Amino acid sequence: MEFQREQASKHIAVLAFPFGTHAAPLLNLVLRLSQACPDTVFSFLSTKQSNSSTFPVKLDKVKPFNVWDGLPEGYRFGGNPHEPVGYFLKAVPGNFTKVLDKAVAETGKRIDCLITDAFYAFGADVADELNVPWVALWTAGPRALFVHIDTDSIRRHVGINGSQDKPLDFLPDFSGLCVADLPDGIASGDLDAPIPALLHKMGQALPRATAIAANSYEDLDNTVVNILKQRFKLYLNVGPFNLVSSSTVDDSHGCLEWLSKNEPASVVYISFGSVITPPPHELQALCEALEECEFPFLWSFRGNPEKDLPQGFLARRRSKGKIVPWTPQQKILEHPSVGVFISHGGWNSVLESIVGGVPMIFRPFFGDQGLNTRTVEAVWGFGLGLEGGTLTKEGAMKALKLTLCSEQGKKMRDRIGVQKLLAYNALKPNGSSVENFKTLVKVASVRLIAN
Ligand SMILES: *[C@@H]1O[C@H](CO)[C@@H](O)[C@H](O)[C@H]1NC(C)=O
Ligand SMILES: *[C@@H]1O[C@H](CO)[C@@H](O)[C@H](O)[C@H]1NC(C)=O
Ligand SMILES: CC(=O)N[C@H]1CO[C@H](CO)[C@@H](O)[C@@H]1O
Ligand SMILES: CC(=O)N[C@H]1CO[C@H](CO)[C@@H](O)[C@@H]1O
Repeated sequence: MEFQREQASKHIAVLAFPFGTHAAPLLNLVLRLSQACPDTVFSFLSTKQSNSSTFPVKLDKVKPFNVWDGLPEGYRFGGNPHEPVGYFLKAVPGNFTKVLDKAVAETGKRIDCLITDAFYAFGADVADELNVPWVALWTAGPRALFVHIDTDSIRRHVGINGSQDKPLDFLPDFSGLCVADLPDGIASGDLDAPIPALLHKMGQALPRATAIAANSYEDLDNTVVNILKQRFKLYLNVGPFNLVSSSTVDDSHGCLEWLSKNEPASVVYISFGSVITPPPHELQALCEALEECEFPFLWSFRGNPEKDLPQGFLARRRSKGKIVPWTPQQKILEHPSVGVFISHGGWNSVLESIVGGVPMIFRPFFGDQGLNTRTVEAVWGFGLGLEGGTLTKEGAMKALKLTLCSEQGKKMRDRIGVQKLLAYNALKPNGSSVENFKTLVKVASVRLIAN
């Protein structure tokens, strides 16, 4: 494949996946590209709802376009988060291609490069039709990407709906992991459900991408990263994104000050992200563990703690704990008082914990969270899962004591300290993520010549 420089200003179209924590990192990448390519305009296509929550302010060179969300007239959300995703995926790519025409008409510029969430296998065909490079952003970890591109081979090895205990040691650097740790829909569950079908197609299409950008850094999961580099035309770690976004710190609940009153590495920080709330009996179990262990804790809690947590818990724990609806999470994790992070184990949680240098305890729910949990525990050794996979009083107490007050916990802290340095190094001048980003800029800013 050949590249040739062109002088005229460029137009890059960006197709976002408007669910979960996907659109924000894509916008983060686009803003970095926009800084590096000041004469390029970006059209950022997402649903109206996603656009209004993702775009903080009006941006000069990045223009949002709304695409249809696919929901039937009068649709009311019934509580199943997969339902709107299913509707949306039925409308793609038609709802996008229509708006791409609109973006071309409004900017008066043909499209020079297509950037999409990696979820969109159709990006390959759309880019081919436009005769432009396709850049895909993978927002999760390298290991999760690897199991999606190797899904067919994994199915051949372990079958469908077979034993959950079967080891995955036929995959490089996967010893200690088993079938149960894989995302649903790879070797068990409903393979034809919208998300598993989407990810399977993705795995087959991504080798056609001109480049894949990823929210990670070279030194994390090196063996798997090297395989991905062999499988793809260009696999570029350009993260961790949480080290390059310059969000202002809103600490309206005084969490940082509160943390400063605690001993170093003593506080349990709890947050299950913006999508998940553990079931009531697990919340109860976690509260009981916190009461009995008496570790100080800071809890970023979505919902009504008075209603959702055990009666009297707040009053009894007031001196030791703080429960707030929102925290500046990255700053919290960087605070020296935080000793462990309890979370759902999404990829962002892993990276935030690494950047904070804080060991983690994960209670995974879906997607790549189980894979992340077993990986931090069995492969990287700086985090833990819970016995039985869910929050029980005994299990939570055991994990908390192990991370906060044992020799093994200290070793976990040392290991994650090493990763923290490597993550920072990747984003220093001439660091690997910085150099990879320069390559990405080249890919995005030169016009592809058909060969
Ligand atoms: C596997 O199990 C799921 C239910 O968990 C079922 O929907 C699916 O049809 C099964 N697939 C096969 C091939 O047996
Ligand atoms: C290091 O970075 C600077 C500035 O980005 C660049 O000019 C230089 O070529 C880089 N050096 C190496 C060895 O990559
Ligand atoms: C920055 C920007 O233009 N954001 C828009 C996103 O979509 C919402 C709803 O359509 C608009 O109100 C915002 O102006
Ligand atoms: C507004 C819009 O573009 N809607 C289109 C979205 O895609 C579906 C199916 O591909 C079309 O039927 C809609 O017209």
